[in-house]
Amino acid sequence: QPDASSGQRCGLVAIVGKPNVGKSTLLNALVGQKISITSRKAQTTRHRITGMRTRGATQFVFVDTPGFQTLHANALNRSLNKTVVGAVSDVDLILFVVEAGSFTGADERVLKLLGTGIPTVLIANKLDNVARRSELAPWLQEMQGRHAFAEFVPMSAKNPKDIERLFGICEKYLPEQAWWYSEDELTDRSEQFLASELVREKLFRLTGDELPYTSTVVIDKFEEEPPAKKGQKRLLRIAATIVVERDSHKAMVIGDKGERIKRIGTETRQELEKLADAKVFIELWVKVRSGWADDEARVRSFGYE
Ligand code: GDP
Ligand code: K
Ligand code: MG
Repeated sequence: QPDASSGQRCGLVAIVGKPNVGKSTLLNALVGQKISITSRKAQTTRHRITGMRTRGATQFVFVDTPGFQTLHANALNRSLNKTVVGAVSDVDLILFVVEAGSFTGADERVLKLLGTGIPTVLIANKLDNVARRSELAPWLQEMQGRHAFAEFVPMSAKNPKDIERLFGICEKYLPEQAWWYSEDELTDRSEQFLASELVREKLFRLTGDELPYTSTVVIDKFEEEPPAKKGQKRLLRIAATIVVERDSHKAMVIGDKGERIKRIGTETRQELEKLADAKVFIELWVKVRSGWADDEARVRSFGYE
């Protein structure tokens, strides 16, 4: 137990797991605001994203990671995997997220990366999808045999009570030390980054499975103007390019009479206006760059580590 007079606690908590188990949803719930995009598609999260939450004397610094990619060994996936391995090497606590009641080869490959030096909590997420809770007991028993987990937390990232409980569980693993960020900071990422991520989220959500994961978003212009009059909001002027691999993908993004790209723009603008508390103008373009995800230099130039 900490000495009550010593004050602050602060530490790093990495959120890891295979694609689509709900890592980014969990991060947003813990931070209390959307800072990491989510969708039903793998490869939605492509960057290490840090989110902070300060509660009482404790500052939690959460790190969201891309799901570990094992399907294709292209340059983009190699970069995503490096991000995961880097994120778990130097943290105080790991939240290893799986879907409650399920453990596949893809889960196992992530678990193998974790080692045993850092306390690891098993998050059995999407509990709301489990019809028969009684079936979870033998599964948890089985999970106990797979790794020396510090704790087992069946929960739903969408349930605020579970999020509250998770804070209590994480807190004791964080060392006593001064906070790294100011109390009200939520993320280390910029508004420009959030803008490009939101475009990609709408793109992923508004296209079916026919649009391959090899599409990305590049911000060409990001300008901020102060409010024109007192009481008005500041203005963000944004131009972004959606980069795809083929002409057929370009047609898909643009949609019938440009209706899909228009919707991507509108939904991005509406959400960014809320999150950034600003007026937003956004202009979207589509460009074909075949083979970019296989090209080391291009992958880097598009902002991947
Ligand atoms: P990530 O790839 O691990 O970051 O997963 P995301 O956070 O992008 O979530 C993948 C999908 O799972 C999204 O459609 C989420 O809405 C959904 N999801 C996340 N958490 C839960 C949960 O607790 N219950 C249910 N039913 N769905 C969830
Ligand atoms: K996802
Ligand atoms: Mg994610």
